[in-house]
Amino acid sequence: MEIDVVLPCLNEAGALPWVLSRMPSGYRPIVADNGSTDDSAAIAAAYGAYVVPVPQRGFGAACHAGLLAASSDIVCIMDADASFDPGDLPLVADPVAAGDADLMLGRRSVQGKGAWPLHARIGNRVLAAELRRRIGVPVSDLGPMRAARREALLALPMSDRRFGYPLEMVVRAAEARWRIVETAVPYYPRTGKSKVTGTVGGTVRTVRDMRRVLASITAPTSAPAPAPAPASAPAPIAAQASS
Ligand SMILES: Nc1nc2c(ncn2[C@@H]2O[C@H](COP(=O)(O)OP(=O)(O)OP(=O)(O)O)[C@@H](O)[C@H]2O)c(=O)[nH]1
Ligand SMILES: [Mg+2]
Repeated sequence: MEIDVVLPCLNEAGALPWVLSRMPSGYRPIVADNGSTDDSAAIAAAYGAYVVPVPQRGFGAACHAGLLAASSDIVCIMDADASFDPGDLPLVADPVAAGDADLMLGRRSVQGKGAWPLHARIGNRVLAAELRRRIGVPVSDLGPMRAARREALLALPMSDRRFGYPLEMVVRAAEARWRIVETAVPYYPRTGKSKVTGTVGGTVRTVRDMRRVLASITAPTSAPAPAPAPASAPAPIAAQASS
């Protein structure tokens, strides 16, 4: 079974060689390039990735275009900045393939100094707590390494094309009563320059976009009862310890 991996990319020439050379067999990288001005697109193609040029700026626009270009049943999304090791993709893809989860989220388990700025960590915690309170989904991290079934993902009514996209995916999935499951994935210091939470402008944009998504939650939704899972399956997020 082949699995497409969507990698939103904005000037990640320094990170792409490591990322793309570590793609496990059976995983096909799709680099959704948002007008990089460095050699990202050429490097991605040289390393065998399918490159999708995305004229509309924004993290969500890139992810969405990558999903539209994908064709596999199950798709993964991950950052292209070498903060995740593609070798860990089966941690999120396998439970979806096994039918144990509808949306798998990689909860970031920090490895090394500087992987995750404090303000981003706190903001993320506040958001996760808000999600628990508002829609009853006990997420502990809105991690960007994910897996789900492609057609189901594209059928979610998602409208954010910027930095609210990761949050909106969880909100709409919860409203659709998906089984959302979290598992720990190692999170490393990124390669190259930060664009989102490592910068003031990126953080401000992210907070603004995420607040808009939170405001779009209309009705409280209770979390679905966890399906009985085999012993090898990851525990539902509520039952897992936070890293
Ligand atoms: N296509 C696209 N990709 C983006 C955009 N901004 C960031 N990215 C990519 O999305 C991923 C996440 O962006 P990062 O800059 O790593 O943001 P972050 O993970 O919140 O913060 P840092 O890792 O501290 O930089 C990376 O692969 C970026 O290249 C954008 O506007 N368009
Ligand atoms: Mg990053």
